[in-house]
Amino acid sequence: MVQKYAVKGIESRLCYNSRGDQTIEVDVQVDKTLGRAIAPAGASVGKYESQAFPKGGVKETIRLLDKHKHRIIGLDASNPHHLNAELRRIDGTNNYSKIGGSTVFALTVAAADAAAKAKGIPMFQFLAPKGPYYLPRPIGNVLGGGKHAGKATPDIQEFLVCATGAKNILDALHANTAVHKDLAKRLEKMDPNFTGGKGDEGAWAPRIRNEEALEVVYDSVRAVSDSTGIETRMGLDVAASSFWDKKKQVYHYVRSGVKKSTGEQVDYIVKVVKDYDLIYVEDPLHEEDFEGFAELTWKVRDAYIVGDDLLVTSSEKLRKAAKMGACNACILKVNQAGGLGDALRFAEAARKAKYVIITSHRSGDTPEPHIAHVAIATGSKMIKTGVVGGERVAKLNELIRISEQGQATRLAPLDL
Ligand code: 2PG
Ligand code: MG
Repeated sequence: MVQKYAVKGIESRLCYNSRGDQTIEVDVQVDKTLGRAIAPAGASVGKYESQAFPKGGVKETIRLLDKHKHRIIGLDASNPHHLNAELRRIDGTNNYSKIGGSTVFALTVAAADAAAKAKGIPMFQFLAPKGPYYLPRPIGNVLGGGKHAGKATPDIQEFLVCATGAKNILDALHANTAVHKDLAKRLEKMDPNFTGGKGDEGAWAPRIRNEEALEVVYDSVRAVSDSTGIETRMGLDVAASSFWDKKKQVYHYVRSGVKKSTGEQVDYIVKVVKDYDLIYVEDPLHEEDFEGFAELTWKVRDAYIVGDDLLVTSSEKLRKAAKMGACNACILKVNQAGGLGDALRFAEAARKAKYVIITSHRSGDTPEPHIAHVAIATGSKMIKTGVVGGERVAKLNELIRISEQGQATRLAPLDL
């Protein structure tokens, strides 16, 4: 029997992401419609993420896709798990190191894009046929350091802002962008030579240390909460693996010249959450420290303790974390898992374990909106996708469009 939503054709090409790195774009034809997706890429990549490309890079992954695509053509694109399962079989490894996770991402997302268009429904509805649907609350990077910016910036990778009190998506984006703008003025006052430079995700990249960054972002957040009347709060992505010294077993804040043991790091984070009224802390400890995460989650009850490099969008790791009480929230990055089917399975495991889901961009991203739909379909409470920059607002503007269509209008309640 001929499938109505069978994959009819697959084309791929070498493209570039927002960091100017080479990546793959895949076109999938379903019925008479074309779906398209470009794979994003991380800079602070978790040790256990799927491998983005095989040896030989983008050209090799394109060659492999051309060789094997006859196994995908003809399959039913209306089930996102089908294509993903076949790609797993073609690859044969547990981290897509043979065919490349980027190709699995681009193909599965492009197929979902095409199938949703062919069915005439939004992609979030295609991925999760039953509502109710909520819009994820945007959380975005306003000041950055670590692996996303130059050596004089803070060791902490991302200082984030979230309009926790916003009643709708427009107010949420208004408050987040107001913080980004307000912060620039404060940074200029602190350093008249501030160049206005930004890191990979559009966050300001000033020559300051962690403590000054915490203070100035906190001042901005409070000023914007007061001037707009929209409660706005701070978050952090510490990305602690990037400065964990495994040999010496210390967190080495190289740029601040400070070293902390695990116990000191836990105490420090507890204090920062309290002093700056944080709503969100991602990767405060390194990617293998499930025990440390469990201790911190027990000590901090009123903020999301979020696993990114710790969980790498892996259902197995999530189940381990749930058993130990490590984290109460998880990052979902489709390309970290590999394909869309893998990511949807992870979301299912997270929901079962009652973990809050935050769908996230990558630091090297693309001007495509797809993860806005993934966030809605997976019931994500937040979407972490920056504040400014074409590849960031592509997702945020999509949320505005979706909010006009009537199915998903309300922002997800945070329940904290
Ligand atoms: C992170 C991400 C996105 P990268 O660490 O959460 O902000 O960065 O894509 O470089 O891993
Ligand atoms: Mg992270």
